[in-house]
Amino acid sequence: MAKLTVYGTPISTYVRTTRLLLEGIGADYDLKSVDIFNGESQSAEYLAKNPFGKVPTLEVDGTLLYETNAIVEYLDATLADRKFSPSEPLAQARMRQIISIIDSYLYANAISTIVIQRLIVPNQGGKPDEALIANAVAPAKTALEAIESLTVGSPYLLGSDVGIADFYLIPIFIYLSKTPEFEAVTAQTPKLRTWWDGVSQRPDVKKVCG
Ligand SMILES: N[C@@H](CCC(=O)N[C@@H](CS)C(=O)NCC(=O)O)C(=O)O
Repeated sequence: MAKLTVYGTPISTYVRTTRLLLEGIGADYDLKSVDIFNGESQSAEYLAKNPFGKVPTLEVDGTLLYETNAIVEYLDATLADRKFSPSEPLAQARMRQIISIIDSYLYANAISTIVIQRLIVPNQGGKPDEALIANAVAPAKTALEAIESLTVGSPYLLGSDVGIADFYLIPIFIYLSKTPEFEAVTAQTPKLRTWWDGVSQRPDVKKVCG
């Protein structure tokens, strides 16, 4: 089997997405810590692996791959016979829509703003910026309601099989569910709430995100 190394901060949502898939595949891999909070991800050594200084980066037998959507689709295709992506074209398009909504609209509002302000800033002795948080609630809510409208939701986002779409959203819910804004942003997403009650109990989620 190929030698796999994931570079990244273990608490990163995108690193967790990659690791949830690797756990699902049952693949052996090394996790090499690259800290996004102390400048390590902007070091010349890491920028040579990933010019954007983002985590994760995957190394497969010496070949580097970055951008989580490319990483997970590659791993799924090469190691799992695409078990974690729907084969039916519309469901496959739904998976890519969900990933795109998360990348383009949800992550910045839910993680970079609400979660960072509510969970990280106070942890570092600062005060949350309430205006920033307030501005992020409506777009985060819109993104979650869009995902709600595209999902089956029970037991998994796209039906009976856990997949890449779930592995993208679970790490975000881990953090978002710990903020007071969770109630507001999921007020109109009953399917996602039921989905979350179920997936949050999965052993792979406890292992990677616990
Ligand atoms: N488009 C990238 C986004 C990855 C990303 O934003 N990772 C965050 C951690 S969850 C990061 O590296 N943040 C550090 C920074 O922005 O400097 C991907 O899909 O992999």
